[in-house]
Amino acid sequence: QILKSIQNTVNSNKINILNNVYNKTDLSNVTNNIIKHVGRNLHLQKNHPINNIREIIEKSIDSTSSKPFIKYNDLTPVVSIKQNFDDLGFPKNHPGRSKSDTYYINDTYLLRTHTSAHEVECFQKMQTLQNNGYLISADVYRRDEIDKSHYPVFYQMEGSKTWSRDNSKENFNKIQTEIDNMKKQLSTFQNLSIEDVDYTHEPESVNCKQSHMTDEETSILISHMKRTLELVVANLFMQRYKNYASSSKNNKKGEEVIPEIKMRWIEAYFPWTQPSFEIEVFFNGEWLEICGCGLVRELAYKNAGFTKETQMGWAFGIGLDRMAMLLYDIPDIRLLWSTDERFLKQFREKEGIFKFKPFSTHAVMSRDVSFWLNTSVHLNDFMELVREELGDMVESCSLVDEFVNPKTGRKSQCFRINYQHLDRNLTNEDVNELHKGVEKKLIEQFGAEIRN
Ligand code: FA5
Ligand code: MG
Repeated sequence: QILKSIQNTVNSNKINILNNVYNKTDLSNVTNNIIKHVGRNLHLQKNHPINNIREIIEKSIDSTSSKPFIKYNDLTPVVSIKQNFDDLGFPKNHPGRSKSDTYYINDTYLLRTHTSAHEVECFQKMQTLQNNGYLISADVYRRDEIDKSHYPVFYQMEGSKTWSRDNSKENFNKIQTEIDNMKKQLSTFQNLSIEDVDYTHEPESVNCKQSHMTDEETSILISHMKRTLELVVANLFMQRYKNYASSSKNNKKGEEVIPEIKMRWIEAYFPWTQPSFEIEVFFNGEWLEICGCGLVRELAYKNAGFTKETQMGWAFGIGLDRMAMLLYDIPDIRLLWSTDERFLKQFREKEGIFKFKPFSTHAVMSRDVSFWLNTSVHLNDFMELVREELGDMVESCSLVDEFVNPKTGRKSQCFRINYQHLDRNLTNEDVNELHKGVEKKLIEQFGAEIRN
């Protein structure tokens, strides 16, 4: 695995990823710092928290169906722009397509920004596999900010189930039986509270049913999808509360009281699902979005080669890193990438979900950099420069000040970088040296004039 990742390289005109060579174009913006993560496959690393969460979710989902879902866990992260965006109906001007949000390899390929990039190909495969459900787990890549909960590489699990629209009683009964079984499982959790939301019944809304589907089809599929995901979330949090001695309290009779698991459904929008929803969990005093989903639009089935309006189904995408951090109490997303024994050992020694014991963290040291420019630097471009220069030695980074000189029209920006190494102490001299490197890159890449 390590050998594989070392072979990924970017040079002045070629990009080498997993032994494939791509010619660079003006659109190329992947960096060495990013592609060295390709091939790490934390989702398949035995005893790794991301792998553990994947296994628990796979098991929950398989328990809803008589046939196990097909698992695709080693699909390559290099996909075409067509797979990632066009086939899913992303409009040409969708912000997700922009160079400041996405890592492009060249004019044809990119590093997938979500596991949905494989939906259409999985629907194609489904036609010969005689199985209507699949799960995909994989690394996804997004240019994003830098803080304790954002990393440019993270893991998602995608899931989907499809039925033919034959309108038979038998078909509906099969779906209803699965729903009833899931409801039975859900009713065994006494401490569950779920706030639901219906799809919009206004025919003009983005969240109404698809016009070719009936109300009956729409509601039964939504119910099947929601109960499946509620079960996933309930199983994960139940394991957490059971294994966290500190979070369960005893009542007057001395029995253990498990905290309430609170979730809610909200309406959402994705170009390839309709209606669409998100599930949120109430945790540590706030609502956290953990999973997007919806009924697959006809457009996706059509792009997979299905005959017009013969299929119906649902799809979801859940973030595995966020779930792992919540459930194990992992305070910094960079830890997931750590090869430090103090991190890895804890997951080898215990099974399932437990409370992670943070080990001594090193001091955070802040430095500001202020500079003049004719045009401002996009936040994500600054973040990328910092990542490329500092790798995991930056804990977080933010824009602290910005103004325009009214006479010259020139822009001034000030960014704060919080330096911290996970495994060792950085000295003042180390940080000064690193910070000089960032200033040098700003001058080289953007023609910035550093203010002192
Ligand atoms: C998607 O990526 C859709 N592909 C999900 C989907 C699939 C919708 C199938 C409909 C049908 P979104 O960008 O919201 O949606 O990400 C999905 C989940 O990934 C989020 O709920 C969150 O748990 C996780 N996630 C998103 N961005 C980050 C990030 N920067 N760091 C960690 N986790 C993230
Ligand atoms: Mg979202």
